[in-house]
Amino acid sequence: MKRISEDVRTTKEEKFHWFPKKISELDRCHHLVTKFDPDLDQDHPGFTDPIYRQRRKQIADIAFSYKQREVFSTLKSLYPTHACSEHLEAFKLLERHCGYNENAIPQLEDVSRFLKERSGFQLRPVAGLLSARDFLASLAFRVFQCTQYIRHASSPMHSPEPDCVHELLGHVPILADKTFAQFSQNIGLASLGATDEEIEKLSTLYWFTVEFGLCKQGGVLKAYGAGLLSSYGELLHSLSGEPELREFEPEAAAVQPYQDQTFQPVYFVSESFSDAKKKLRYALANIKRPFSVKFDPYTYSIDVLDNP
Ligand code: NLE
Ligand code: FE2
Repeated sequence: MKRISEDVRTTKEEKFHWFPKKISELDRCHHLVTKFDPDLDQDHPGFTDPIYRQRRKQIADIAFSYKQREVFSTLKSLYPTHACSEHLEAFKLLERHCGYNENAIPQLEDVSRFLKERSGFQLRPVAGLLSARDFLASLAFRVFQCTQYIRHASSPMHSPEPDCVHELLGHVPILADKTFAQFSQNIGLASLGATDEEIEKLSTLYWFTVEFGLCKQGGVLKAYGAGLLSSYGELLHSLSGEPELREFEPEAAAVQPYQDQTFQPVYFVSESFSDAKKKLRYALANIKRPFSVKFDPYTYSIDVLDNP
């Protein structure tokens, strides 16, 4: 539901009530009259039927998600100047081959097939934010857990939790890069059977790289973190010169406190994905486990080897 203040402000400036002037602005015409809403109206014949109400909710969500148009085109306009080259390159291919465009949300199956061909990653649907342990474990298999729902229409430019905008525009393009895919899988492999403290460190490391990482390309700072590339507000903020930037060091990034409600005050900058991958390898070698693990790409399984 849009906030009243937006309408009042518009009314004052323009002396009449805001109205849509382009077909795309119908995205803002989404206020429902709720007097017949089966969730609120006790006289509605469906009020006592939870299955009917659930189904209605699903259909309503499809209608609300039409907002995709605005988020997609706004973010896309920032990518050429703010996104790393790997993201840009894959994004073009996704537009060409996977139905990425402002009018539709692509099918998970199509996107998953694309990723599998590029880097061996595949997508599987997940109902919401997973525990760090479960999420990281899937990365060990080059499986990315992907939410299906979309952010609330009142806050298109930033969401505190993952949603399909975040997955499809933030994570997917960069997961198509082979070096980055290996980097992600390595974090996943290190998490298998790890202690709770190690899981905490690995998910913090993941946070400051895969979600909110910056890198240098041709002397210019660019974003590669999915949390940045899916949030218009934070993408601008991260490269505005305002937040603190530190050189990426896995040991430091793994213990840096963070919050997940609003923009980050600190970002870590990598020289390149291969550099980040190399540094990560050294750091992960320090995690001691009584066994080691190896991913077998032929059987999609993990071989556990006892350490001598
Ligand atoms: N802040 C991100 C966005 O608006 O897409 C989502 C972050 C999920 C960790
Ligand atoms: Fe994410």
